[in-house]
Amino acid sequence: MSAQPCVPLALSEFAFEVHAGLAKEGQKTLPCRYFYDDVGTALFQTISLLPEYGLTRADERVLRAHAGEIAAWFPSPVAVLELGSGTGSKTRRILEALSTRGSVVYYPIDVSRTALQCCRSELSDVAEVVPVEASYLEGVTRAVSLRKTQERILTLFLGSTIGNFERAEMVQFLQEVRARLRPGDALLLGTDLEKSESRMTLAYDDPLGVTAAFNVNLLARINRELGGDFVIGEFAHQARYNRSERRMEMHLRSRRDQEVFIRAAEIAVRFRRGETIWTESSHKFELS
Ligand code: AVI
Repeated sequence: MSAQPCVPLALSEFAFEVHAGLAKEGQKTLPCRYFYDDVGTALFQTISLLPEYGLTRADERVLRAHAGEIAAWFPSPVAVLELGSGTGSKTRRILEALSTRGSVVYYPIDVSRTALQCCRSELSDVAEVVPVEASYLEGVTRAVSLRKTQERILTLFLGSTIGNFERAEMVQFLQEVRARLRPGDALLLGTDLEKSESRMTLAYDDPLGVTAAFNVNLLARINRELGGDFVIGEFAHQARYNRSERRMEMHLRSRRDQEVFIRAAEIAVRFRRGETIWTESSHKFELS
Protein backbone atom coordinates (compact mmCIF):
# COMPACT_ATOMS: atom_id res chain seq x y z
CA MET A 1 0.00 0.00 0.00
CA SER A 2 1.41 3.42 -0.89
CA ALA A 3 1.89 6.01 1.85
CA GLN A 4 -0.92 8.58 1.91
CA PRO A 5 -0.49 12.03 3.45
CA CYS A 6 -2.24 12.05 6.82
CA VAL A 7 -4.97 14.65 6.17
CA PRO A 8 -8.27 14.85 8.07
CA LEU A 9 -11.17 14.13 5.72
CA ALA A 10 -13.15 17.24 6.69
CA LEU A 11 -10.76 19.57 4.82
CA SER A 12 -12.10 21.38 1.77
CA GLU A 13 -10.76 20.14 -1.56
CA PHE A 14 -8.56 23.24 -1.81
CA ALA A 15 -7.14 22.71 1.71
CA PHE A 16 -6.64 19.00 1.00
CA GLU A 17 -4.70 19.64 -2.22
CA VAL A 18 -2.60 22.38 -0.63
CA HIS A 19 -1.73 20.01 2.21
CA ALA A 20 -0.89 17.17 -0.17
CA GLY A 21 1.27 19.35 -2.44
CA LEU A 22 3.24 21.07 0.32
CA ALA A 23 3.74 17.95 2.44
CA LYS A 24 5.63 16.20 -0.41
CA GLU A 25 9.13 14.97 0.44
CA GLY A 26 10.81 16.16 -2.76
CA GLN A 27 9.54 18.91 -5.06
CA LYS A 28 6.65 20.78 -3.43
CA THR A 29 3.73 21.50 -5.75
CA LEU A 30 0.46 23.43 -5.89
CA PRO A 31 -2.19 22.74 -8.57
CA CYS A 32 -2.45 25.52 -11.17
CA ARG A 33 -6.24 25.42 -11.28
CA TYR A 34 -6.26 27.35 -7.99
CA PHE A 35 -4.77 30.37 -9.77
CA TYR A 36 -8.24 31.37 -10.91
CA ASP A 37 -10.00 33.12 -8.06
CA ASP A 38 -11.39 36.57 -8.94
CA VAL A 39 -7.98 38.24 -8.59
CA GLY A 40 -6.22 35.49 -10.58
CA THR A 41 -8.86 35.62 -13.32
CA ALA A 42 -8.41 39.39 -13.66
CA LEU A 43 -4.61 38.98 -13.72
CA PHE A 44 -4.86 36.31 -16.42
CA GLN A 45 -7.04 38.63 -18.51
CA THR A 46 -4.30 41.25 -18.17
CA ILE A 47 -1.62 38.71 -19.14
CA SER A 48 -3.54 38.04 -22.35
CA LEU A 49 -3.19 41.75 -23.26
CA LEU A 50 0.59 41.80 -22.79
CA PRO A 51 2.68 42.12 -25.94
CA GLU A 52 4.94 39.31 -24.65
CA TYR A 53 2.04 36.82 -24.32
CA GLY A 54 0.71 36.26 -27.81
CA LEU A 55 -1.21 33.04 -27.24
CA THR A 56 -4.69 34.51 -26.72
CA ARG A 57 -4.36 36.86 -29.68
CA ALA A 58 -3.11 34.01 -31.87
CA ASP A 59 -6.26 32.06 -31.00
CA GLU A 60 -8.36 35.10 -31.89
CA ARG A 61 -6.60 35.52 -35.24
CA VAL A 62 -7.14 31.87 -36.17
CA LEU A 63 -10.80 31.99 -35.18
CA ARG A 64 -11.36 35.28 -37.02
CA ALA A 65 -9.85 33.81 -40.19
CA HIS A 66 -11.65 30.44 -40.05
CA ALA A 67 -14.92 30.95 -38.14
CA GLY A 68 -17.05 30.81 -41.30
CA GLU A 69 -15.33 27.63 -42.51
CA ILE A 70 -15.75 25.95 -39.10
CA ALA A 71 -19.41 26.98 -38.85
CA ALA A 72 -20.08 25.53 -42.31
CA TRP A 73 -19.35 22.02 -40.98
CA PHE A 74 -22.34 22.20 -38.64
CA PRO A 75 -25.92 22.03 -39.79
CA SER A 76 -28.27 23.85 -37.41
CA PRO A 77 -29.17 23.36 -34.53
CA VAL A 78 -25.80 23.59 -32.79
CA ALA A 79 -24.78 23.91 -29.16
CA VAL A 80 -21.30 25.21 -28.36
CA LEU A 81 -19.54 24.03 -25.19
CA GLU A 82 -16.42 25.86 -24.13
CA LEU A 83 -14.01 24.41 -21.58
CA GLY A 84 -12.46 27.16 -19.50
CA SER A 85 -14.38 29.91 -21.22
CA GLY A 86 -12.48 32.84 -19.72
CA THR A 87 -14.43 35.91 -20.75
CA GLY A 88 -15.49 34.31 -24.04
CA SER A 89 -14.16 37.14 -26.22
CA LYS A 90 -12.48 34.83 -28.75
CA THR A 91 -15.61 32.71 -29.00
CA ARG A 92 -17.67 35.58 -30.41
CA ARG A 93 -16.42 34.91 -33.96
CA ILE A 94 -17.60 31.30 -33.93
CA LEU A 95 -20.95 32.12 -32.33
CA GLU A 96 -21.56 34.92 -34.84
CA ALA A 97 -20.76 32.63 -37.76
CA LEU A 98 -23.03 29.85 -36.45
CA SER A 99 -25.89 32.23 -35.60
CA THR A 100 -26.26 33.36 -39.21
CA ARG A 101 -28.03 30.01 -39.83
CA GLY A 102 -30.14 29.69 -36.72
CA SER A 103 -30.18 30.04 -32.96
CA VAL A 104 -27.17 28.83 -30.98
CA VAL A 105 -26.92 27.73 -27.36
CA TYR A 106 -23.58 28.45 -25.72
CA TYR A 107 -22.46 26.66 -22.55
CA PRO A 108 -19.33 28.30 -21.10
CA ILE A 109 -17.83 25.93 -18.51
CA ASP A 110 -15.57 27.47 -15.90
CA VAL A 111 -14.83 27.33 -12.18
CA SER A 112 -14.69 31.13 -12.07
CA ARG A 113 -18.10 32.74 -11.52
CA THR A 114 -16.67 36.13 -12.51
CA ALA A 115 -15.45 34.77 -15.84
CA LEU A 116 -18.88 33.23 -16.47
CA GLN A 117 -20.64 36.50 -15.65
CA CYS A 118 -18.33 38.35 -18.07
CA CYS A 119 -19.08 35.74 -20.70
CA ARG A 120 -22.82 36.11 -20.30
CA SER A 121 -22.78 39.90 -20.58
CA GLU A 122 -20.35 39.81 -23.54
CA LEU A 123 -22.09 37.17 -25.65
CA SER A 124 -25.83 37.25 -24.90
CA ASP A 125 -26.42 39.26 -28.08
CA VAL A 126 -25.16 36.38 -30.29
CA ALA A 127 -26.27 33.24 -28.44
CA GLU A 128 -28.39 31.90 -25.62
CA VAL A 129 -25.73 31.76 -22.91
CA VAL A 130 -26.11 29.04 -20.26
CA PRO A 131 -23.17 29.32 -17.83
CA VAL A 132 -22.00 26.10 -16.18
CA GLU A 133 -19.96 26.65 -13.00
CA ALA A 134 -18.09 23.36 -12.78
CA SER A 135 -14.88 21.49 -13.50
CA TYR A 136 -14.42 20.62 -17.19
CA LEU A 137 -15.67 17.03 -17.26
CA GLU A 138 -18.51 17.63 -14.84
CA GLY A 139 -19.48 20.66 -16.95
CA VAL A 140 -19.45 18.63 -20.19
CA THR A 141 -21.61 15.96 -18.57
CA ARG A 142 -24.10 18.59 -17.39
CA ALA A 143 -24.22 20.52 -20.67
CA VAL A 144 -24.56 17.36 -22.78
CA SER A 145 -27.49 16.23 -20.63
CA LEU A 146 -29.33 19.39 -21.78
CA ARG A 147 -28.87 18.57 -25.47
CA LYS A 148 -32.00 18.72 -27.65
CA THR A 149 -32.58 15.69 -29.90
CA GLN A 150 -31.21 16.99 -33.22
CA GLU A 151 -28.55 19.21 -31.72
CA ARG A 152 -24.89 18.78 -32.68
CA ILE A 153 -22.26 19.82 -30.18
CA LEU A 154 -19.10 21.76 -30.96
CA THR A 155 -16.72 21.67 -28.00
CA LEU A 156 -14.06 24.38 -27.81
CA PHE A 157 -10.88 23.87 -25.80
CA LEU A 158 -8.76 26.86 -26.73
CA GLY A 159 -5.86 28.90 -25.42
CA SER A 160 -3.59 25.87 -24.99
CA THR A 161 -5.16 25.04 -21.63
CA ILE A 162 -4.53 21.40 -22.56
CA GLY A 163 -0.84 22.31 -22.12
CA ASN A 164 -1.42 22.79 -18.40
CA PHE A 165 -2.12 19.05 -18.03
CA GLU A 166 0.62 16.48 -17.58
CA ARG A 167 1.34 14.88 -20.97
CA ALA A 168 -0.02 11.50 -19.87
CA GLU A 169 -3.24 13.13 -18.60
CA MET A 170 -3.89 14.99 -21.86
CA VAL A 171 -4.86 11.94 -23.89
CA GLN A 172 -6.91 10.50 -21.05
CA PHE A 173 -8.75 13.81 -20.66
CA LEU A 174 -9.54 14.05 -24.37
CA GLN A 175 -10.81 10.46 -24.29
CA GLU A 176 -13.09 11.38 -21.39
CA VAL A 177 -14.46 14.35 -23.35
CA ARG A 178 -15.01 12.16 -26.42
CA ALA A 179 -16.82 9.55 -24.34
CA ARG A 180 -19.40 12.21 -23.44
CA LEU A 181 -19.98 13.24 -27.06
CA ARG A 182 -21.49 11.32 -29.99
CA PRO A 183 -20.70 10.85 -33.69
CA GLY A 184 -21.21 14.13 -35.57
CA ASP A 185 -20.09 16.26 -32.61
CA ALA A 186 -16.66 17.91 -32.74
CA LEU A 187 -13.81 19.24 -30.65
CA LEU A 188 -11.77 22.29 -31.64
CA LEU A 189 -8.47 22.24 -29.76
CA GLY A 190 -6.05 25.19 -29.53
CA THR A 191 -2.43 24.48 -28.59
CA ASP A 192 0.63 26.71 -28.33
CA LEU A 193 3.60 25.87 -30.55
CA GLU A 194 7.17 25.75 -29.27
CA LYS A 195 9.10 28.98 -29.94
CA SER A 196 12.55 30.25 -29.06
CA GLU A 197 13.41 29.83 -25.39
CA SER A 198 13.95 33.57 -24.92
CA ARG A 199 10.55 34.41 -26.38
CA MET A 200 8.75 31.80 -24.28
CA THR A 201 10.56 32.90 -21.12
CA LEU A 202 9.51 36.53 -21.66
CA ALA A 203 5.91 35.41 -22.15
CA TYR A 204 5.98 33.80 -18.68
CA ASP A 205 8.17 36.40 -16.98
CA ASP A 206 7.02 39.70 -18.41
CA PRO A 207 8.82 42.95 -17.55
CA LEU A 208 5.71 44.48 -15.92
CA GLY A 209 5.51 41.62 -13.44
CA VAL A 210 1.89 40.71 -14.21
CA THR A 211 2.71 36.99 -14.53
CA ALA A 212 4.71 37.22 -11.30
CA ALA A 213 1.63 38.67 -9.56
CA PHE A 214 -0.53 35.92 -11.11
CA ASN A 215 1.81 33.28 -9.69
CA VAL A 216 2.27 34.85 -6.26
CA ASN A 217 -1.49 35.42 -5.95
CA LEU A 218 -1.77 31.70 -5.32
CA LEU A 219 -0.01 32.21 -1.97
CA ALA A 220 -2.14 35.30 -1.28
CA ARG A 221 -5.23 33.19 -2.01
CA ILE A 222 -4.05 30.54 0.46
CA ASN A 223 -3.64 33.32 3.04
CA ARG A 224 -7.12 34.71 2.30
CA GLU A 225 -9.06 31.47 2.08
CA LEU A 226 -7.14 28.98 4.19
CA GLY A 227 -5.67 31.21 6.89
CA GLY A 228 -2.09 30.88 5.64
CA ASP A 229 0.67 33.16 6.89
CA PHE A 230 2.85 33.34 3.76
CA VAL A 231 4.86 36.58 3.69
CA ILE A 232 4.31 37.32 0.02
CA GLY A 233 7.56 39.23 -0.50
CA GLU A 234 9.55 36.23 0.72
CA PHE A 235 8.73 34.22 -2.43
CA ALA A 236 9.97 35.09 -5.91
CA HIS A 237 8.36 34.22 -9.24
CA GLN A 238 10.47 31.99 -11.47
CA ALA A 239 9.76 30.90 -15.06
CA ARG A 240 12.00 28.25 -16.66
CA TYR A 241 11.92 26.31 -19.88
CA ASN A 242 12.30 22.56 -19.52
CA ARG A 243 13.66 21.65 -22.92
CA SER A 244 13.46 17.87 -22.65
CA GLU A 245 9.81 17.98 -21.52
CA ARG A 246 9.05 20.88 -23.90
CA ARG A 247 7.27 22.96 -21.26
CA MET A 248 7.45 26.29 -19.48
CA GLU A 249 7.40 25.76 -15.73
CA MET A 250 6.42 28.36 -13.15
CA HIS A 251 7.80 28.11 -9.63
CA LEU A 252 7.73 30.19 -6.44
CA ARG A 253 11.21 30.33 -4.93
CA SER A 254 11.68 30.83 -1.21
CA ARG A 255 14.05 33.77 -0.62
CA ARG A 256 15.17 32.40 2.76
CA ASP A 257 14.79 29.54 5.22
CA GLN A 258 11.30 29.96 6.63
CA GLU A 259 8.28 28.21 8.04
CA VAL A 260 4.70 28.86 6.95
CA PHE A 261 1.58 27.78 8.81
CA ILE A 262 -1.73 27.21 6.96
CA ARG A 263 -4.55 26.89 9.45
CA ALA A 264 -7.31 25.30 7.33
CA ALA A 265 -4.87 22.85 5.73
CA GLU A 266 -3.56 21.95 9.20
CA ILE A 267 0.05 22.10 8.14
CA ALA A 268 3.29 23.88 9.00
CA VAL A 269 5.67 23.85 6.01
CA ARG A 270 9.42 24.41 6.18
CA PHE A 271 11.17 25.96 3.18
CA ARG A 272 14.90 26.08 2.62
CA ARG A 273 16.36 29.17 0.96
CA GLY A 274 16.16 28.62 -2.81
CA GLU A 275 13.63 25.78 -2.55
CA THR A 276 10.67 26.10 -4.90
CA ILE A 277 6.98 25.29 -5.12
CA TRP A 278 6.18 24.13 -8.65
CA THR A 279 2.90 25.82 -9.57
CA GLU A 280 2.35 25.30 -13.31
CA SER A 281 3.49 23.50 -16.44
CA SER A 282 2.62 24.92 -19.87
CA HIS A 283 3.50 22.22 -22.39
CA LYS A 284 4.33 23.36 -25.90
CA PHE A 285 3.56 21.45 -29.09
CA GLU A 286 4.80 20.80 -32.60
CA LEU A 287 2.48 20.92 -35.56
CA SER A 288 2.84 17.19 -36.05
C1 AVI B 1 -4.36 29.21 -19.17
N1 AVI B 1 -3.03 28.75 -19.60
C2 AVI B 1 -3.09 28.15 -20.92
C3 AVI B 1 -1.98 29.78 -19.49
C4 AVI B 1 -0.64 29.21 -19.99
O1 AVI B 1 -0.03 29.85 -20.83
O2 AVI B 1 -0.25 28.13 -19.54
C5 AVI B 1 -1.83 30.27 -18.05
C6 AVI B 1 -0.66 31.18 -17.87
N2 AVI B 1 0.33 30.97 -17.05
C7 AVI B 1 1.19 31.97 -17.14
N3 AVI B 1 0.78 32.82 -18.04
C8 AVI B 1 -0.41 32.35 -18.52
